[in-house]
Amino acid sequence: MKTLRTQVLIVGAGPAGLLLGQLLHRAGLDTVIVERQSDEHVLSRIRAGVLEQGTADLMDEAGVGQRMRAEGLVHDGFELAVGGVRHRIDLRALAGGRTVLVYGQTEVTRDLMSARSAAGLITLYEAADVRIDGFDTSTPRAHCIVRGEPMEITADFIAGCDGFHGVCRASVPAGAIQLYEKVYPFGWLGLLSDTPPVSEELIYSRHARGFSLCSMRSATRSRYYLQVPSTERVEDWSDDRFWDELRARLDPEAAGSLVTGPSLEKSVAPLRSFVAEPMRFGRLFLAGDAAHIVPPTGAKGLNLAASDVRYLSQALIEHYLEGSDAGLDHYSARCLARVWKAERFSWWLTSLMHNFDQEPAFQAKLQAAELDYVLASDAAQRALAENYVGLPL
Ligand code: FAS
Ligand code: PHB
Repeated sequence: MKTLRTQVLIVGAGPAGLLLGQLLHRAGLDTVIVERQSDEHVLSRIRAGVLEQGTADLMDEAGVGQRMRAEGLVHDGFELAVGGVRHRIDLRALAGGRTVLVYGQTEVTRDLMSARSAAGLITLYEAADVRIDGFDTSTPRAHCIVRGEPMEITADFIAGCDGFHGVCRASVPAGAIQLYEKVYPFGWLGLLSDTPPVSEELIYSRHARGFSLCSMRSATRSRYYLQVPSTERVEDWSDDRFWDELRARLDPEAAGSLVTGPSLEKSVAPLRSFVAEPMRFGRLFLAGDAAHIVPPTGAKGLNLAASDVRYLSQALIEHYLEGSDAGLDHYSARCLARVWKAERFSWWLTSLMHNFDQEPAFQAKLQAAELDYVLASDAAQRALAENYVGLPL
């Protein structure tokens, strides 16, 4: 058995794990990352597209913001399309000058992977059968098999950055953790294509046939989503069927300017709201999707992972460099205060824009009233804008 010793063992090389590793490295701390998949597989997953300013600033602090600042698209607003009419939400005016940055999670992950590799830091990809234990002692450990060789890694702390289906949260005794979950009766069918975006800004469309989102990755690469039943299979959706359905849900102007092309990626993502409390168990700290999931409507998932990592990296640095555990002791409560506000906003915007055919007629009337109110009220749009750009850290 090969053994390794490090200060912070990070499980998961998604954006949370990689960003944490980079921030700790910049402060002179030692980390090892174990990742179940290959780096190519991690990069092949198409996910988030919108970064809050706080997330972009954290990428700068981690020393990996150069390409993001050069290629990311600053967006001052987005549009809500209801009944075929588009209403612009002016983020810059409504949220005190704050904006968002359109830069794909794939590129965030690629920048972080490159920085970690350039620094010669240890990332064990394709680590099989990862197991953790001892996090209720002062010597937590992980076991895994890498290229057929059993490995044991001992550390001072473990950061569970292994996503919703990871091993870290699953390793916590059932009696020590409280789970909160809401599963939606629909998912998002996403398509990525090398076609020019249908509009300069994102369009969230509400339609009798279902919700759709027009997003992008650059001036030549678009990302689209359709609300589909949660049972939907991506195999049943040809590119032509996708484009026809999207066009049917768009307002006339967008439908007229839609440029179609072959899909580079197509997938169905289930929608759920989920929170695990607390986020700390002795020397195990959960961060990102390992601790919480939001429906992607509010573009909060990746950004919540970044704010967890900001708090956790600060707390670990204080522990090692200042001998203070105040940040570690406050980590879970601090994250959860922000997580629940993002859960509320993501649930609210999902409820506002999607079709809930199984809901009683009364709910549909409430939804219509809420939409009317939002589209007519500066106060409501100010609340929408300040949540969308990200609440203060
Ligand atoms: P991740 O899931 O990204 O990373 C966890 C990593 O841990 C993975 O690489 C995984 O392979 C690894 N892992 C899992 N189990 C392991 C084990 N036992 N041992 C070792 N490694 C293990 N957010 C948005 O803001 N906007 C969006 O549009 C959006 N779309 C999404 C679409 C999909 C299909 C999904 C699933 C999520 C989407 N999200 C979106 C949310 C998403 O971006 C997450 O918030 C983001 O990936 C969170 O990053 P991590 O916490 O690092 O988790
Ligand atoms: C995306 O571009 O993938 C995206 C953008 C905004 C969202 C969700 C997804 O709310």
